[in-house]
Amino acid sequence: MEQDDQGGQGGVLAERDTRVQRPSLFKVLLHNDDYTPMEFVVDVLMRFFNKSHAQATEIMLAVHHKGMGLCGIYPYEIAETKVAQVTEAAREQEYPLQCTLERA
Ligand code: TYC
Repeated sequence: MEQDDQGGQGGVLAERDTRVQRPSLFKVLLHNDDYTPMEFVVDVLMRFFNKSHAQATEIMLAVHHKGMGLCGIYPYEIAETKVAQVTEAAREQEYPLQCTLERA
């Protein structure tokens, strides 16, 4: 347990916890469905996850065939923002695309 140094003579020297607080990381996952167009998913991966057209196509096809795929791994607030951006873009077009977070 950390003890406060009260600053005076005879005080107990505080032992500061110098361990680095690394942010916990989250996977952003895309899920397959039968209605969202392939080209829309490719576009989302390029716009929000900075993928090239070739990388985005590869991830989209992996999701299409396997049911789920990894878009990227980020600190919580960034991951949550990506999920919100994908979900909003999909709902604007009335596509059922699902994008979720999972602790990495
Ligand atoms: N399965 C969709 C189709 O055939 C394409 C698709 C791929 C949808 C990936 C969602 O996350 C997804 N149009």
